[in-house]
Amino acid sequence: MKIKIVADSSADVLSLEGVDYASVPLTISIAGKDYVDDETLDVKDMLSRLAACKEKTSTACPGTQRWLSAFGDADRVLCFTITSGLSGTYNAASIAAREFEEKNPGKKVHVVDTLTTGPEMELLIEKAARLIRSGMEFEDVIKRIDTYRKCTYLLFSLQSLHNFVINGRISPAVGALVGLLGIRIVGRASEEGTLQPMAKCRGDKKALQSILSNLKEMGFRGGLVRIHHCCNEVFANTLRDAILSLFPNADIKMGRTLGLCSYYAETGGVLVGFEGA
Ligand code: X90
Repeated sequence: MKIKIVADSSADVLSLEGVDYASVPLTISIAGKDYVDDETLDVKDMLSRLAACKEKTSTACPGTQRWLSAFGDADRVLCFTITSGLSGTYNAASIAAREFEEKNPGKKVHVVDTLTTGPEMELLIEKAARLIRSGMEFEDVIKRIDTYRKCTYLLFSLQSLHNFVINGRISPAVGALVGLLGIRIVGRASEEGTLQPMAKCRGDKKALQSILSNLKEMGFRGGLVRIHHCCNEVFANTLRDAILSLFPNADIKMGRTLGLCSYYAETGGVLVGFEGA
């Protein structure tokens, strides 16, 4: 039976080769205007409107209708959402999944609360796509993804936590760790799927070292790495080259954060998903 993959836009994945796929957009609200995080969104324009906006800005998870239309007429859907530790997206997708199954007896939607976002979600999606392309059955793909996610991780370097604080997604005390010029917070997605700061770094060099040492500590030995950056190609490329010089067999792919991750990671933010222990 044909399996479709559906993920929310925080995965920064708009299309996939050789598998049915749909990206479901979150929404970013700036000065009364809603920006839908799909392929038509101009991220740079959104960021400059954000920088100019003095009112409160916010984000919203996709409603049931968006999920239902992404499921479409598929018989089997494997659905990936951003961590339920920071967003209502998983909850909304689960409600839509139950509704879809009730309306379409025999069809199935499995929703994975990834406890992460961005490039680590991309790794899970890519893995699922490889398994589906190999002809694996739905239930077996689900089992394999459940095992795989235990050994994938997300690290990040952020220059501001402003949007996390104003949206109540971290405590102001944690937010106060950054904000000074040149300070970066290096952290990870915790096991509960929340933002866990690990180091306060002055400058890119220190942030790079912190990411590299955490990468090794978390068991990276040269597998897949996905790096997504928000307008920071320089740091992203430096990080890629540093990883490659330590682990020449690493398989690294670069990407850009779409709207949702750009809103929270903010300009300069870099996210790294990788295979660890
Ligand atoms: O409105 C909503 O429901 C969306 C809320 C999303 C909040 C988190 C977005 C994270 C984006 C930023 C850096 C990585 C932090 C990872 C922690 C798990 C990416």
